[in-house]
Amino acid sequence: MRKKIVAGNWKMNMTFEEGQKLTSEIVNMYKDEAVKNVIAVLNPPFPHIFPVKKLIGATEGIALGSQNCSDKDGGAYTGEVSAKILASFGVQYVIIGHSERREYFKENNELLAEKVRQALAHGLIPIFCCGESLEIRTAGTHESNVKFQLTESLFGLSPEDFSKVVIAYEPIWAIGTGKTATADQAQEMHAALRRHIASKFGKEIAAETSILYGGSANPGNAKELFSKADVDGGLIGGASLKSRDFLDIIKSF
Ligand code: 3PY
Repeated sequence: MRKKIVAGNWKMNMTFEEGQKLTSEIVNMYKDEAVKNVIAVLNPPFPHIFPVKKLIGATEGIALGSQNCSDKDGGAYTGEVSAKILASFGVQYVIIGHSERREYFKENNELLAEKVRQALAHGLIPIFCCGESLEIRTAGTHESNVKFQLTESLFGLSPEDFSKVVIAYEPIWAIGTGKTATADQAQEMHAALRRHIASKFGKEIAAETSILYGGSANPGNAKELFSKADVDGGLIGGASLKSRDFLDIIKSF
């Protein structure tokens, strides 16, 4: 059975106090409401990593992630944070290749392949993001475009390494726009990605790969999205900043 995962991407939001309050509320609700079989991953900005880790403590089912890591192992790279450092602080997951990083920080498939390798080398689980722009969707080439992102950044991995990766399909036209892909559009792409993974790594690994949907997922649409056969959870932006909304999304399974 593949893992069900709901990961909150806080992006560049939350002061120290706000982050502490949000995390405490999520931890308490998660325990009180006895959530089972869904891994919640909190992905705060870097300075929150250590204090958020302390609040999560040993809460079963809640994991800590970061939003990025360096493609380098360590050394003179001012401003960068390596997978090795993150792992030493108890980080378990790392978002790699979010479309905001691809667009604003010019991260390309080759660089992302290096980041994935770094993450895996230090025992972090990459949440690898892929997704097409509105122009590509309108041109009808979205499937080949997104498959290419996987091929370029992930298909050089060994089957053993690939089997640790989580995929997040995030159509760019649905990020921060309030537009969501319909559940059928998400299912169509997730199924295509799973077939693509099977063509390289075999059916068994493909069947075990968690593929999350991201892009304006919220408590109002999560149930329908998560009801689809190939949608194994979500990567949640704005709605992950409100504890009640985040929990309601987690409980939409
Ligand atoms: C969004 O839903 O806006 C996201 O980008 C999640 O990563």
